[in-house]
Formats: sequence, structure tokens, C-alpha cells
Amino acid sequence: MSVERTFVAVKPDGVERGLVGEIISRFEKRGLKLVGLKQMQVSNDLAEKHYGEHKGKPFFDGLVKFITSGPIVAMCWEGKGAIATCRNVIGATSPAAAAMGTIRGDLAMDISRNLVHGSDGPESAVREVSLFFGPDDLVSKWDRTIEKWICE
Ligand code: IDP
Ligand code: MG
Repeated sequence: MSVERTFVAVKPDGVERGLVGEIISRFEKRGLKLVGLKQMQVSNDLAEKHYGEHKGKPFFDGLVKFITSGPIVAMCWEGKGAIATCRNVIGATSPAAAAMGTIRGDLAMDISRNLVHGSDGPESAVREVSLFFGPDDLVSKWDRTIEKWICE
């Protein structure tokens, strides 16, 4: 299994409810490596790009309004099979269907307030990481010869 990077975000409801530490901790404890982290306000333009695949769906406008309603905490996690592992840590989209032990299964009740976003595949992971982070925002391996973090 190859080392992957994936985009994860604590949505405004998670920030508002004071669950940022709890959520980060679940990915950390699983063994994923945090390579990018920032709290930010998402603009309308960025929200529409990020959720572009859902344009035209009945919940799209509400989703954009919600994700821009307060700060999010954007993260990039790295590890073997990180994309699927993060999705498993997050749980099913609808909290009602999400298994106990997942973030949504343990901490959420409402599909439109489901706390966390996670990229759903290799293409969306690359696309979303680069929408939210520049290469200089991400750390990776420590290169002993030049004594620097290598950002890929
Ligand atoms: P995901 O976040 O589990 O990948 P997606 O299908 O990509 O789920 O949907 C993006 C987000 O849009 C969901 O996390 C959820 O907040 C919201 N959403 C998805 N389906 C519905 C719906 O049927 N009603 C309201 N909101 C929805
Ligand atoms: Mg999705």
C-alpha cells in the first residue's frame, strides 16, 4: 500500500462545538501523520470549488452557506492508505448510519452538521490538498543531508 496524503477539515460545527482537539486526536492516535494544519475562513469561491461535484444538488446552496459560516480547521494527513483510513475514522456521511467509534457515529446527529470532511479518493485528495495548501505549507520527511523538511 502506498503512502498517500489526504485533505481533512473540521467543519464550522466542529470548531463551534470545541471539538477540534478531539477530532485531531482521533487521526493522530490512529497513526496518521499531520503534515499540514490551518484554521481559516472559507470564501464563497473556495467553497464552490471544493464542493463543485455537488453543484446542482438540492443541498448545495445550504452546504456552501454552512461551510462559509465560520472558521474551519484544514488539515493534510499522510500515511499508508491515508485516504481510506481517514474516511473510516470519519464514518458514513449520515451520522444516523455512521458506526459507533467513528467521529460522526460518536459525535454527530445531523447530515448537514456532520463535523468533518475527508477526501473520497486519490484524485479528490490531490485536488483538495492543493486547493487549501501551498507546497510550503506542508511538511514531510526530514532530509538529513540538507537538514530540512522536504515538502513534496
Ligand atoms: P462526505 O462528506 O461523506 O464525502 P458527500 O456526499 O461528499 O459526503 O457530501 C458532502 C457533504 O454534503 C456531506 O458531508 C454533508 O454535510 C452534505 N450532504 C450530503 N448529502 C446531503 C443530503 O442529502 N442532505 C443534506 N446535506 C447533505
Ligand atoms: Mg465527499
